Amino acid sequence: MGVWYTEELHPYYRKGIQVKKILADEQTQFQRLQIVEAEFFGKTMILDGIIQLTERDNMGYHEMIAHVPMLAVEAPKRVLIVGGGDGGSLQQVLRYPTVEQAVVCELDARVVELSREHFSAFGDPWANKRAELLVRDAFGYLEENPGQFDVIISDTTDPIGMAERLFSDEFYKLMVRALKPNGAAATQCEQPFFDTQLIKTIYQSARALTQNPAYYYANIPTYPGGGIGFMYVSNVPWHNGLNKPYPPGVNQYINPAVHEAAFALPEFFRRDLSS
Ligand code: SPD
Repeated sequence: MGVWYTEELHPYYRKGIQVKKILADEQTQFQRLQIVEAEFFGKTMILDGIIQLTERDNMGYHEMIAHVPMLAVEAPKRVLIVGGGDGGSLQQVLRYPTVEQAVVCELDARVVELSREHFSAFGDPWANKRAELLVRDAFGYLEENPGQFDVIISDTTDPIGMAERLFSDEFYKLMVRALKPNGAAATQCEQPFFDTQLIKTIYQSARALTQNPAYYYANIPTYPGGGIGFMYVSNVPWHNGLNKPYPPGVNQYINPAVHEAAFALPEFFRRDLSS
């Protein structure tokens, strides 16, 4: 029997996992970084008290944030991942033989180092010659690289503290500017019940910047509300990627039916977004 670890991201809602063992616990230059062994969910990364990923359910997050934009674009070659220091999104992106370069812009080198040590299931994507790690803030990098990327994946923490800027109109403008005209981006975009207003604001930004933005959702039991959504940001419609062959490797979460259904939104939320 372990001890209960309770996440308190929202003042009115709590969820917990049972922790068997603490594998790492340190204060990095930027945040408190914990890796624990949890019952059922396996190895789990927690940043500043918020669960980021578990071995058991991360595939829903990483497959959906990566494959939806990757499939929508014709033969993606250059990919940028903002955040994503755990390597889960990078692993999915590198499955595409067309990808020549996948740049990961991660602020906290310790996230990368400890993930390499503890999340061997990601297959050490950092060792791949096509992967390039930049330990720096993404804003400056986006500013320096207009029109460079086929796909951008913003794989971030929640909009708290230093990550808050990654949910701003300024960030979305820079991100779209860094995309090629027929490129596509997907961003971590929170939870329809808890974050309706934030998502609506981001959707309005995305609509002002691109022709075919859309919100989609994945079930992840260890995130608040049992799941998380993503903003698809592109001139290319998301269904361009539907029914295309998946890259070599085995999917655990996405299939054509899940891909399509992920864009079906509950009525209160669909109405809010479109109003
Ligand atoms: N509320 C938790 C949101 C976590 C999103 N970040 C996940 C990072 C996985 N690469």
